[in-house]
Amino acid sequence: MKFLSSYRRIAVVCHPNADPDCLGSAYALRTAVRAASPRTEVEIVVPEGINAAASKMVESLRLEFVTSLPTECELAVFVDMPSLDQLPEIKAALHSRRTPYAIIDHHTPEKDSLEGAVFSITTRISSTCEIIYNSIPKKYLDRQSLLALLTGLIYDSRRFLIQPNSSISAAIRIIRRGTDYAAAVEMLLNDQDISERIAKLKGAARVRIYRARDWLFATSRVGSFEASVARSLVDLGADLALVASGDSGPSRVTGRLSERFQKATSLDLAESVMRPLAERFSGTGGGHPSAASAKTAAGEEEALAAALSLVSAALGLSQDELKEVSTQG
Ligand SMILES: [Mn+2]
Repeated sequence: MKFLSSYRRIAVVCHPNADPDCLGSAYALRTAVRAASPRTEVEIVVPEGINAAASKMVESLRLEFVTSLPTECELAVFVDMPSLDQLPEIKAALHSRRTPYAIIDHHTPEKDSLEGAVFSITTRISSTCEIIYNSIPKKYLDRQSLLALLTGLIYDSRRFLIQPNSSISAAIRIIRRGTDYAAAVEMLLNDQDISERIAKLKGAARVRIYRARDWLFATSRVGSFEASVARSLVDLGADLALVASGDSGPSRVTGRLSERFQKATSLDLAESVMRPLAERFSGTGGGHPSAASAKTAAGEEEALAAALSLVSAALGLSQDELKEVSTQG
C-alpha cells in the first residue's frame, strides 16, 4: 500500500475474459488504495471483456471499469496475469509512454514481464484474491471488498479443490471479518448460457480418446468455450483434456488435467506444453500446471497433434505407449 500510495494515478489492469478472481482482486485493490491514499486516483481497466462467471459479480458490486488505458496513468498494476503479452496493445502503450508497471499474480511467472516490473508479488497459491487479502492491511478493506475477495477465492480454488488447506483457511479469515459465504456463492451462480451447454455437448460428441498406460487423454474441437468443454471432459473421466477452436487457424488450445493425474505425474501443462506449443507456432501461451492455454498460428488439428506429442514427450511415453481408443462400435 505504501508503494501504491506514492502514485497519483493508477490503472489496475485485468486479463482478457476477466474472471471473478481477477475482478475481485481489482475491486478490492482499488477500494484499499482509495482508502489509504485519497489523493490517488485508481481506475480498473478491462480491455478484453469479462467471462460469463463474472457477470453477476460485476452487476451486484456495481463494479465500474474502463476499457482502455487512461492516458494520464502513472502506474499500471496487472492483476491475475503473469505476462503482458496477453494484452499486446496495453503492452505497447506502456512501452511507448515509458509507464512503469507492477504484477500481482499466482500463475507460473513469465520471466521477461516479471523482470520489467517495478514491483511484484507472485505467490503460487489458489487465487490472486488470496494474495490481495494477505497483502493489504485489513482496515482498508470494506465489506464489499471482502465479499469480492471471497467470491474470487471460491471461484479460482474451484470451491477449495485447489490448495485446500490454504484456500479454506483464508476463506475462514475473510468470513470472520463479517462476510457471508452464501452471498459469495450466490454471486457465482449463473444460469449457464445455452450456447455454452451446446459447446459442451458438441465437445463430448467430437471427442477422441487416447490411452497411455492407465491414463486417459481426450481431445476435441469446438467453436468457443474451450475451457468449459475441457473441464467437462475431465469431469467425465479424462485425466487430461485438450480442446481446440479456430478451424484452419489461427487456433486456441486449452488444456485441463485432473488433480490426480497432475499429482501423480507432476506434469506442468503451462511450462511443458502450452509455452513450447506457442513458441513453435508463433503465438502466446501459459497458465497453471493443471489449467493452461495457448494461441497459435496453426490450425486446430495440427495444434492438437503437436500438444499431444508435447504431453507424450513430457511424460516420457514411447510412441507405441500412446494408443487411440476407438469410439466406433
Ligand atoms: Mn486467478
